[in-house]
Amino acid sequence: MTISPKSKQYIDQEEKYGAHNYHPLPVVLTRGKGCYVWDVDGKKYFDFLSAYSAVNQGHCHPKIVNALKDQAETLCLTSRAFYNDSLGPYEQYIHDYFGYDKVLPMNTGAEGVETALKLARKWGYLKKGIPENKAIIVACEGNFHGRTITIVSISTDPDARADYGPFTPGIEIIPYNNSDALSAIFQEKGDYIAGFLVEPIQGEAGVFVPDEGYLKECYELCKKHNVLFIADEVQTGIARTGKALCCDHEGIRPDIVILGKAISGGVLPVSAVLADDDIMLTIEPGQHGSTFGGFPLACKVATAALEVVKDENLAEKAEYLGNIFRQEIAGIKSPFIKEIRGKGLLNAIVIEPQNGKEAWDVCLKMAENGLLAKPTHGHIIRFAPPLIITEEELIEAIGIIANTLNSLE
Ligand code: IF1
Repeated sequence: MTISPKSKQYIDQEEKYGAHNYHPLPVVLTRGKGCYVWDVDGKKYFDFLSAYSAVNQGHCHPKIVNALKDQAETLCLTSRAFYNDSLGPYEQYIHDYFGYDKVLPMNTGAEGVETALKLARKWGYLKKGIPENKAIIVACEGNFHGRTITIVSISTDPDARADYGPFTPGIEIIPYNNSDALSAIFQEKGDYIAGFLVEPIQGEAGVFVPDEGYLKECYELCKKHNVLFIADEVQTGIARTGKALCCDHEGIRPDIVILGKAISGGVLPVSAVLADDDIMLTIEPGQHGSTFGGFPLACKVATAALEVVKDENLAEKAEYLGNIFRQEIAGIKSPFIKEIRGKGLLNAIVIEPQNGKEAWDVCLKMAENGLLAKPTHGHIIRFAPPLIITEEELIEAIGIIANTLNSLE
């Protein structure tokens, strides 16, 4: 893939002045609109990553941008030292939208996960009666919940953990997609377990969709053993998998829901933790918070972003277009395609390397052909376009994927 002088200038600048904590595809973007982005040389691409499912509503959605602009000229930030006329209406909107008593507003997904873990521990001590400092959180192998020290203490990915110890105690890891393993740990240590933290689909691990019924079995085990079922819907929520929340597919109502990314349409960092009063009110004034948590700008942007999801029927669209995507990809006869899997418009192709060409090479070639996607864990390419993509655009994009694979054989 040739890198233009203009692009190279920006890449070199990041190399020289920025931390090296990423290895991006060598594409330098300058504009986004709907399901498209443009690079600094004016080349147009389909965005099939959507900033890891943060841009479900499409880039620069006018309704969301206008909400941002209006509030930015009115009142951006008050801190929680005072009330304001944005937070209450937003909290009630979230209550009405998702059906939980209360929301605790934060900023990044990781902060949402940390908040959920703190809530689970608080509830464990104050309501379940777990002995002090003995609370356990159970999580799954292959998880990705963010990058803080406690969250990487939960991770099983050596790259995510190396040289970040010592790690947070009180964590037990079990295999994903195995409710017997959950039952066993509950039998053994259930009295000390406050919460079970799980992604309804493991995104980073490679879009692992668990067996039908897995989540429901885990939910019922949690009920039986008085353990909080904590759903990390940061990536799978907000219509991405064809329902408002991925857990809706199994008709379960998590005790705690963590939202992030597309709750703000990818305009600014917003996360939210949903729970009913018996859990949420275990945290009292002064026991948790954040400068920007639930700030007026976020309240207005997130409200607009969630209205777009409803107004434009994005969950139904993701369901319908996701089926087309998997069907069409399955129809591509290519030795590169080992497996196609996903739900709604969160999908991944498992790549079988061919004549030395791997997933990274496929992504470079797709970029040349006008479609952006990125591998995860080496050989899996995630495909997650904005949910506002039309059927015609989807078919055109699938054509790019097919032509790229064929050209590399
Ligand atoms: C990066 C991965 C995806 C998440 C789930 C919490 C968070 C994430 C299920 C934390 C964030 C992001 C992080 C971002 C890339 C992306 C990612 F590749 F890192 F793993 F999506 F799969 N729960 N995922 O997926 O939310 O603090 O980032 O707002 O670190 O490069 P955050």
